Amino acid sequence: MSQKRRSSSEISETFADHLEQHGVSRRGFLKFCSSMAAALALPAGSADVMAKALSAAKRPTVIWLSFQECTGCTESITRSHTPTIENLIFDFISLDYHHTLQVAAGHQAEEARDVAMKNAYGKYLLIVDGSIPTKDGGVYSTIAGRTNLNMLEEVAAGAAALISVGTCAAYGGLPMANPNPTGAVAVTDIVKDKPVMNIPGCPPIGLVMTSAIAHFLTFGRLPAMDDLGRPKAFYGDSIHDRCYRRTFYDQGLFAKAFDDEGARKGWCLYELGCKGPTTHNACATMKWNEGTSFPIESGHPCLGCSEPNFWDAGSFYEALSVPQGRVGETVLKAAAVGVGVGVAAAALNRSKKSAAVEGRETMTVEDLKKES
Ligand code: FSX
Repeated sequence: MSQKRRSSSEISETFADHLEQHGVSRRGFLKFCSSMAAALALPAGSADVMAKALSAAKRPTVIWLSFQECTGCTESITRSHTPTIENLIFDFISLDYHHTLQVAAGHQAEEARDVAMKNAYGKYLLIVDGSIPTKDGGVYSTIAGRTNLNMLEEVAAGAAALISVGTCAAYGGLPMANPNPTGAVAVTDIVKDKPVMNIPGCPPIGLVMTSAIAHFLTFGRLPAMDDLGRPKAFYGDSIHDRCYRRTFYDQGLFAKAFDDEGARKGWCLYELGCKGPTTHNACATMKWNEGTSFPIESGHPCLGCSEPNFWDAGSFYEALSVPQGRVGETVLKAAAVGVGVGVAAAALNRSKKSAAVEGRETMTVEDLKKES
């Protein structure tokens, strides 16, 4: 990413101006909008509305702060395919500060952040990955001689909205695990007066991160979220709800060891400790590495990395202590029916939503805002 300061004409240019100057074809732009609409599960016809809204919009400033983390989240976002992080950075946003991806270092990097904040105060999107150490005044993680705590408070004050990327930023993650030697906390423990969206996962799916950012670009606000601050479009279902091995679960067919006949036949991994029934994420539908696979498809149980306290909850290779049920057992049948009803209701809601939007003669960005 370029570290040169944006001129005033660059700051005022629209996406359409910017794309034209960089040789991006109309067709390529529409393809990008279609991919985003699909990723966000928006109704048919949304891509055109998004294209219209994006064409007239200004490229927003995005500042990305990395605190106590392993850089897995940034590694993951660089694997996003549609939209790619390159699409976002070069065509749709001005990513003015990200220590891992930026060219500048030292004073130049800090100056780039100061300038970006000043030029877009009150309007920029702040993305944070990693938790924030608070013990002993926050001395356990510093950038340019300043504590993470101090930097977050200062940069969040001028942000329009925040996105906490990764389980560390969303819920404290690995650094907060017992005994939490640095007093690590989540972003929402510090920032109380701004809209914050959580994109948990250790790491989160790259495509989920870029699509959520794209939603903010299109609508100028964060998407609909659940009670843990996660976008419903990606975290509305459990891994279990959408798992392709679910049919084996329903038949009571379980692998009991990683090398037994059940494992070779691809049976359900519930008894090997799969946390899919209690984990909400899009791994089973969006998958990883350009939609190639996800842990369960590779024969490994879900560890539940996108849920709060997953490190301390542990029991990684032990079956869930609350049985989720098998066909043939009364309690479990009821649970299975409950899940089935939930899935059917969700599908019905989705189809009602699409019909409601598609029924309109002309869809506007306002219609989409209501539906998204
Ligand atoms: Fe945490 Fe991300 Fe896990 Fe790592 O930035 S969510 S340790 S993948 O890198 O924060």
